[in-house]
Amino acid sequence: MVYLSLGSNMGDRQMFLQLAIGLITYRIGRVKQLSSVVETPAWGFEGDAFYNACVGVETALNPQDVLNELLAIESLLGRERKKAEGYQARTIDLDILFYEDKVINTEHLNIPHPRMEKRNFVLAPLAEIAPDFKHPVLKQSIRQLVADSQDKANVTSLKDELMLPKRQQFVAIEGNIAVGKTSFTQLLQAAVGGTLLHENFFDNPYLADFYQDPETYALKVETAFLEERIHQLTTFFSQKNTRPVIADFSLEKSLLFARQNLSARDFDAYKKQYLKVNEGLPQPDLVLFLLQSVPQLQKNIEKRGRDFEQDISDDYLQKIETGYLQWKENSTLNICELNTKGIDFIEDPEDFFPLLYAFFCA
Ligand code: PH2
Ligand code: MG
Ligand code: MG
Repeated sequence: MVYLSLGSNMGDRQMFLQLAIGLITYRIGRVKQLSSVVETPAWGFEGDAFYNACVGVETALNPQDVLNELLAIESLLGRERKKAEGYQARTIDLDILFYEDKVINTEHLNIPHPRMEKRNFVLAPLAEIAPDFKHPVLKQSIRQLVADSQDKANVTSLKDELMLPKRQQFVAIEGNIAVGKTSFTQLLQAAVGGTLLHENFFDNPYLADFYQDPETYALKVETAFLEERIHQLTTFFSQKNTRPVIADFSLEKSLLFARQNLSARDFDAYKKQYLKVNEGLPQPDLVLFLLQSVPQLQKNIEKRGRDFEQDISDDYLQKIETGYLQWKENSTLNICELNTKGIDFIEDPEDFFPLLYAFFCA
C-alpha cells in the first residue's frame, strides 16, 4: 500500500485530480482509498488556491518505480518544471507520503514525505482515509498529527467527489472515416498502457475499386472487411496481451457499413453470416465513439493523403455518419459518445484531457 498526495492549482483542478486518479489506477495500481477533495490556500508561496486529495493505492511497483510513474503522469498532465527557486503553480503535483512503513532517504526519494506533518492540506484528507496509520519516523498516528498540527491554514471540504475508474479490459474506438480513431488509440495507450489492435485497412483488395464503383464492389468490399476483422480479432485474442486492449475498430462497424452500402437482399445474407461469427468473439467493455463534422473529416482525409480516399464525397461521409448514429441508438454495446467538433486532440494535448476524462468516467 502506498499513500499519495494529489494537488492542483491551475486550470480545471477537479479534472486534473480526476485524470490523475485514472492514470494512477492504470499505471500504479488499484486505488483502494480515496479522500474527498479539499480546497486549501497555497502553502509556502503566493499562488492560487489548491484542490488537494489523498489516495491509498495497492501496488506491485517498488518505491522508485512509483515515483517514476508519478513523474510520467505529471508530465502527461502538462506539469512544467521550471528551474526557478521555490514552489510554482502546477496543473498537478503527485507526492509519495508513505510506502508501507518504509523509511527511504536517497537523492530523489524521501519517504515518508519530509514536510507532511506541517501541512493541513495533506493531513486533513489523509486523516479521512488513514486516521490510524502510524508515521514510521514520528511514531504518531495521522489523527495525532492532525491534533498537533501548527499549520493555521483553512481546509474546506468540497461537495464534488472524485470517482474510482474501472480498469477496462477491452476498449474500442469508433467513428467515421478519418475521425482520428488510430491517433486516439495511440494517445490512449501512451496514457494508460496496454496493447494496440489496429485494423489492417490496406489489405482490403476491393476498397479502391469500391470508392470508384460502389454498386459493383459493395458486397465484395464489405465481405472482405468482415473476414479480415474476424481474422484479426481471432489471432489477436488467441495470444496473451497486456490489458487494456485498445482497438481502432469494433466488429459492429461491419454491420453498420454494410447496412449503408449493400442492397436489402445482400444485407440480409450478410447479416446472417455476421451474427453467426460475432457471437463467439470477445466484445469490447467500452466503445468510445468520436463525432466530427463532415468538412473536418474531409480536411483529415486530405491531410492523411491516402490516394484512394481523396474522392470520397460529402454525401458518402454523411451517409456513414447517419449509419453511426443509428448504430449508437441500437447497439447493445456500452457506447460513450465523444464530441470532437472544434477541438484538435492530436495537435493540442489539452484537447485530449476531456476525452481521457470521459474514458475514465464512462
Ligand atoms: N503543494 C506544494 C506547496 N504548497 N499548498 C497547497 N495548499 N497545496 C499543495 O498541494 C501544495 C501547496 C508543493 O508541492
Ligand atoms: Mg508537493
Ligand atoms: Mg511534488
